[in-house]
Amino acid sequence: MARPVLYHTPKTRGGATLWMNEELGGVCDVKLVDMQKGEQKSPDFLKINPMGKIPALMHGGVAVTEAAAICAYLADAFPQSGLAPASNDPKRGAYFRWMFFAPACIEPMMLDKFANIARENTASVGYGSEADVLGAVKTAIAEGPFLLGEKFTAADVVFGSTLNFAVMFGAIENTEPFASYTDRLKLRPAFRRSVEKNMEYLQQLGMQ
Ligand SMILES: N[C@@H](CCC(=O)N[C@@H](CS)C(=O)NCC(=O)O)C(=O)O
Repeated sequence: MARPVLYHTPKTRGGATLWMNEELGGVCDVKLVDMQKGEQKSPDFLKINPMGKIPALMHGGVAVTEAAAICAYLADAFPQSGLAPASNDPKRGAYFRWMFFAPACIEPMMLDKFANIARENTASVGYGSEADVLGAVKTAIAEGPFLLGEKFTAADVVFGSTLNFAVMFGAIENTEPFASYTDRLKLRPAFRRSVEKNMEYLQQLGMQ
């Protein structure tokens, strides 16, 4: 099968998928989408992602969208990377749990916070409350060094990217235990390579 094509724009949620690609040793061809020109809303791109949003992945004629889904898909498509527990591994539960907690709970909590939206009825809010989310994040990273213990997985890419963003923009304080976990992730060579590549991409797109 042909190599996957990752549609990416720097300074977007594509960052998690770019990092994932680096963890896999660069298995994807990266195709830059110029948002300044509105390329994400072009008819050709809308065929790949009808949301007109980045990131997106094409592999073997199949489109995958949503940053978390792309990371989960790539981890399974390249099992030799060891970035996903096998389907019969009991750790698969925690792997999916925390991978999906990031877009389902951390991100909406963060966006509500940025918009100064205070939700009253926490029972019907998917993330409950800010305190609930922070408590769950602390539980997830309590043992460490990674979400599944000693083994780094694609769940850390997704969860860690969202947590990095939340800490960087002040939605979550840069205090323990969040700081140690995110600092540990930022030391990974693949993470650093993805940051360097994003700098190059910013220049290529004239975004700097
Ligand atoms: N739920 C999607 C969100 C993707 C998303 O909102 N991407 C933004 C950049 S971070 C985007 O492409 N915005 C461009 C637009 O809507 O025109 C995911 O997690 O991948």
